[in-house]
Amino acid sequence: PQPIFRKDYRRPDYTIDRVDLRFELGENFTTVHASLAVRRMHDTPAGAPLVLDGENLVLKRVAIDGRELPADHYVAGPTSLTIADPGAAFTLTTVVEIRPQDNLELSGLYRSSGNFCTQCEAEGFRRITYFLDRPDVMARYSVVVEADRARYPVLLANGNRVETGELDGGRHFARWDDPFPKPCYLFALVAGDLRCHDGEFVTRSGRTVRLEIWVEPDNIDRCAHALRSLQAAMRWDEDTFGREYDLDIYMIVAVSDFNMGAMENKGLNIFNAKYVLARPDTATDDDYDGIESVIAHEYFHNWTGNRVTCRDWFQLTLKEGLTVFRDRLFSADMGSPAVARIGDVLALRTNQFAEDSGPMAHPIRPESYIEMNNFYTTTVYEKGAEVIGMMRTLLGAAGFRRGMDLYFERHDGQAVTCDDFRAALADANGVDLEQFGRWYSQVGTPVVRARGDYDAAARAYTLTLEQAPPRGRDGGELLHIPVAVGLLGPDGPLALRLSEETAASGDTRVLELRERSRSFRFEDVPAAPVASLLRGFSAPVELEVERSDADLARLMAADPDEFSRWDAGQELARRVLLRLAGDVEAGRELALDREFVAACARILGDERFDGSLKALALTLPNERLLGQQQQVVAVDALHAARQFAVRALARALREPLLAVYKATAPQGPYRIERAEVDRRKLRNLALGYLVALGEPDLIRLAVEQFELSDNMTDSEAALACLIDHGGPERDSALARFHARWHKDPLVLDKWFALQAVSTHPDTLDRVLALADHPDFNLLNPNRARSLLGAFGLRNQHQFHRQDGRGHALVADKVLALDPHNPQVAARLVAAFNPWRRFDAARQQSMRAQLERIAAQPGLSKSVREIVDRALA
Ligand code: HT7
Ligand code: ZN
Repeated sequence: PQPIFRKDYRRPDYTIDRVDLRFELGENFTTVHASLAVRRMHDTPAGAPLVLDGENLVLKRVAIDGRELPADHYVAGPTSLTIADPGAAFTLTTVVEIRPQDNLELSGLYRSSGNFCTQCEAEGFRRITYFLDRPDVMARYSVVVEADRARYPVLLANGNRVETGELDGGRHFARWDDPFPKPCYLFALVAGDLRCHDGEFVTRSGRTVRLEIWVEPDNIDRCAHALRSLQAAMRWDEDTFGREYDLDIYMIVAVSDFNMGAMENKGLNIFNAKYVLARPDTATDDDYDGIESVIAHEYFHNWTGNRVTCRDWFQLTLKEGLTVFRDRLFSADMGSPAVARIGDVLALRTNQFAEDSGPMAHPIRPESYIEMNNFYTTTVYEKGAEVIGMMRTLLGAAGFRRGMDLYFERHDGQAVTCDDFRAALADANGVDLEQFGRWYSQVGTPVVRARGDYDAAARAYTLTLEQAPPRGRDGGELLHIPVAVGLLGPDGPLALRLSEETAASGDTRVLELRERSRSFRFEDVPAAPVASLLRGFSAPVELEVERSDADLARLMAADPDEFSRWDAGQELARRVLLRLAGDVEAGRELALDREFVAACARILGDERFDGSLKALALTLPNERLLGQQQQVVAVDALHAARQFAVRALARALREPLLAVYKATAPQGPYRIERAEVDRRKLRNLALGYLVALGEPDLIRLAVEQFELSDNMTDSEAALACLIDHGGPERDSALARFHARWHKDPLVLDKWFALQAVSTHPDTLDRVLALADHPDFNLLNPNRARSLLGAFGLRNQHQFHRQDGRGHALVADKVLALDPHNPQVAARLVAAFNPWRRFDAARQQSMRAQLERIAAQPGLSKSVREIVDRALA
């Protein structure tokens, strides 16, 4: 397959203004009748052919303005329907047959748990009917859904339900009209036996919107949190961005087979059940947070994505980076901003930095792709959100809001580009964001170097910032980088005065680095300070600065910025662990740094930290993050070092940890509220350390917690400890968990995932056995991800075993899955992307698996693109 290039964008020759669809849903096949009001664009030459996209469609009829088209007027190929010289404006009617029940790719119209549902982004609509399947074709839709009433009592589509009725043979229908023009990727249809948890929302202009959450009947008692989250998101978007919902109904449907997290179809979101269903005994605190943020994310798309959409798929970050940014602001407002920011940065550094330094590195606005689905990446989403965040930092909250208002005012109802967005922000604020625009084309993680010089005589501190290209890449254009900075004096944070300022104020400055190197001079600095750099992670860069362990310990204790306190602690921990890994490799005796232990002890007892912050601060950097700091990832040494450090820390802090564990015992039934979440986070952190000591009494704590807890947060945490520990306690806990939850897919996914990420040395053999377990189903994306995704992408030590068996297992499953669901197979094969970062034996093993996959006849273009890039 040939790549598609951004530079080759051309507007379409024809457009479609109205779409009338009729779906006759059946058990053996489904018939789709489409009538499209097509118009030739004014500068398209008369006689130009109309080329519609279509895949896996059986064409039954094609007519223009009601007249059958003679066979020599059109060509139906495997991916298109071409109509010669169709005229300037006409109605094109097609009838096609499709087979949703055989659609395991889960793109287009498919079946999940016996119900019908759709997924059209990015290019799934062409698997439903012939169409101009591109986001810059926006049309109004009217949709009739017909189906057997007994099997499919609920019939949903986008917009407002305008008609329902009975048909012969026990069938019924519903007609839905969507008044808003939309690209076809936002089309949705659902038919099934579902129950509704409903509510309402009164908008700020006084309209009442009906809210409906549709789920399989057994799940009706798990919808309350999703509904509350939706209401909170609707209020927040009004308050924060002045955005009001625009239809009279907002529906969410939860399905069990879904390739991603959720989909923002206009008025009818379709969700992976994982991001809807929650009950205290089935969902963890993190699941509750995940639901809140994904519900909000899809809701926010109504303005950033649906009302204003993307001109082409290269602009994906226009809607995704911006909407992730908006959902992050929302989550920060709903909970603790520092905890939210730490979670985001941890994920960015672990996943996006890795992507940016591997074969899939691409700008947030890619220049080319073969399979668009491969570009729903952490770079487009999370780095994209960082880029938006930097603009907000530069413009301030009020300036950013002005820019957003102008963006909506200018572009409501349009399909636009990232440049249009940036222009709106710049114009609304009268600023120049030209240089900043380079972030949209930039590849890799830039480096910022910092150096500080204190002049005691002048009481001045000069901070020199320098930007450098990402490691391993040279050249590149100079970026516009906001670096948030503070200074810590002997008695704490200093009020800052830059040399161009007249008076000192505040303890943070956002320094703008546009040059290769620039110095900033701070005045009235009483003694050599410690600089707190990149506060709040103000730019997605790697920071290089010489700091002693003592400087880091000081920042860890005294930086007023909670994020930076955490970050300093992580940097210190990283150093300690990398030194230990060196000791492992050199065969030296291991000892945990005493200063580090003391710093951890201080955090445990520090009243300024809440439980969640303490847990984050006391969680050692994961092995993948540590590996990123090494030239050649020392898989076994890193694992040994981290395992050693966990136990050594647990030994040193045994008594305070035990005291924390006891003091944080639950005082009543589970409540999903902030203080309780903090309490559980801290308690489960303490449990993890204590169980790592392997003492029977401490293992007993986990067994008791597992047996007595009334909620999934505590049960799962205890089970995770027991799985890592191994032994009979592991087996009996796993058996009990399975017996209780084997009929509950989302909970059983946890059972698979916990075993797949275990640090226990027998993990690979257990994962192999689990892949043959009767409850394992490779074709269900959640289940495949819970076992294989967790193993291949999150368990560095076991996946990269020296003997190559981990690699072989994942490659086998990629090959087995690819013929059915290439999208999920392509995500899994990405586990091999970092192969060049490992030692020769591991490189050889991974390369051999990549070559085996590449040699597979009939490999999908999704997997082929990833593998070819990895091997290039
Ligand atoms: N906009 C949605 C993306 C999505 C998707 C893309 C490709 C294949 C399947 C998919 N399901 C959902 C989700 C979002 O970012 O909001
Ligand atoms: Zn999104």
